[in-house]
Amino acid sequence: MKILTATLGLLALSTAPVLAQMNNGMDHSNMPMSSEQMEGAVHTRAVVNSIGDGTANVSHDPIPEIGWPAMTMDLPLLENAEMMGAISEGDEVTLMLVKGADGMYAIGSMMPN
Ligand SMILES: [Cu+2]
Repeated sequence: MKILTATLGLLALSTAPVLAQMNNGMDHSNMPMSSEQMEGAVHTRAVVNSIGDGTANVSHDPIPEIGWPAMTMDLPLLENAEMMGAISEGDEVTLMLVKGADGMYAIGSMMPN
């Protein structure tokens, strides 16, 4: 007698995919300003020429504390920068510059004059 054997294929049960946990990366631009940054902060008057994505072009007064002459330059704009009021391009403002971990100054706050 011929015996037919049937091979039962096991249905592979798919396991539920493990959902990857979303890790919050360390993004220092989101962190509140540290006391260290506040300590090294300098203020200057400036005209805002343009505000872009994470950067602002300003024409600032001399900043003797850090040896900067008056100049027009791009400065990083901190993501958590305090914009004290509606500030538009062409406005005269006072900038607070804070020193980042990389030693570069960035705009920590802008207030209209
Ligand atoms: Cu400058």
